[in-house]
Amino acid sequence: MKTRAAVAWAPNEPLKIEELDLMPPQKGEVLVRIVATGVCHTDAYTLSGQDSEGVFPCVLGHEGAGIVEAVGEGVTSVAVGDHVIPLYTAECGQCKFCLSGKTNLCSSVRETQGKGLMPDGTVRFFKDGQPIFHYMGCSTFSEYTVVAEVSLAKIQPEADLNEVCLLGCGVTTGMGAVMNTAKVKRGDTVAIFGLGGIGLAAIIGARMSGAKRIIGIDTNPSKFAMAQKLGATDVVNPKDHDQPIQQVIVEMTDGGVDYSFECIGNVEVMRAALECCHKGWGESIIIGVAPAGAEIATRPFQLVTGRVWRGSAFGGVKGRSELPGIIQQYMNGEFALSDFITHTMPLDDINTAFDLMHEGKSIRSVVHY
Ligand code: NAD
Ligand code: AHE
Ligand code: ZN
Repeated sequence: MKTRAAVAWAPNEPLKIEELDLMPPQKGEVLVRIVATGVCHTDAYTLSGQDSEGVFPCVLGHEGAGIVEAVGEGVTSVAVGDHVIPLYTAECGQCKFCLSGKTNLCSSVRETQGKGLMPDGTVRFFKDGQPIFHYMGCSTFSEYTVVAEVSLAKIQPEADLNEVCLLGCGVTTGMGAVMNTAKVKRGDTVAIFGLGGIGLAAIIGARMSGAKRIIGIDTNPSKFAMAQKLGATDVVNPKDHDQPIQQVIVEMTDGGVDYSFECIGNVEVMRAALECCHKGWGESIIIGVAPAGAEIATRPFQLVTGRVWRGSAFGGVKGRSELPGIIQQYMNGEFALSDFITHTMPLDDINTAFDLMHEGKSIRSVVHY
């Protein structure tokens, strides 16, 4: 069949809208019609050429929601017409990781996924016979996409796909990092570095966890109003201070925060986020994705004296088993997704979404097909 898709032909080039050939879903695969997709900073990161797993040409996009159009041989967990969210963190329920009970990372399709391939090592997208790579097992910047069954969460048909697409990455990631990875408790003090889609979702998670002080930090003050609306008790612009930001936060909090979250992908900020944690118990969670080759550094004494450095992928959430519960919370009104959607656009205008992100003017742009 044919599908309209935004193709990343090469790093740092605008995406090009193309009509592609899409092969049918094979064994264990599903054809999904994407209804809406958010644009996450990770899409821009890979397009920038800084992703060590970035392969071109590819169809980016990993924050989508859609409807099952067809299923391949042996698919039992979803059927035609089901509403689904594609998952870049699969959940097979059978691998060492899934059975460990310790992580949401699943190894079932991760190796081929990182090479832009379907689990059988081939691709489903072609342009005039040329293979086009998949992305993060999702490729939601296409009207139709083929996804592994283990990479699909079946969700409630009543949920608005135009909003819950954001639970395919950003909002689940930020909320989950706070609630699952850090397990922030009532009365805690937290610092959130970077107030984009991920950081704002972390604020929601901190508010829902009962944190008493939620400090939002960003170099772009236009992000502060939304941060405060969602629950930030303090907002700080590092550019307003002569001292290093970690010192500013330590002084504001009588020795440091209980938890900090790095939602930017900047290794210097990761250091600051660790070092603003309270001696003896403060934990810093890395969420941001840093460029290939970048490394984090701090004095080991920071860890010897009780600070903890951790990371979080997709908020520690197991997508197939846990996303419906998060969607129920959203439908119950426990948190809103509309606040995140600052811009909507058709696929033809998808490059505008990247421009708005780089200009610091958007939280999330959502593309509708
Ligand atoms: P975004 O571009 O919407 O937001 C980033 C924010 O950081 C912006 O508001 C920007 O002004 C701010 N910022 C930039 N430099 C700063 C600095 N030095 N100090 C303070 N603030 C600064 O991005 P996003 O979509 O929210 O994604 C954030 C990061 O999270 C990215 O690195 C993305 O790749 C990563 N991410 C990780 C996961 C995961 O599972 N670990 C999931 C989604 C996104
Ligand atoms: N390909 C990158 C790694 C990128 C990365 O860390 N991705 C996050 C999700 S970002 C979503 O917006 C993640 O979940 N990582 C765990 C995983 O299994 O990829 C690189 O550096 O090679
Ligand atoms: Zn993302």
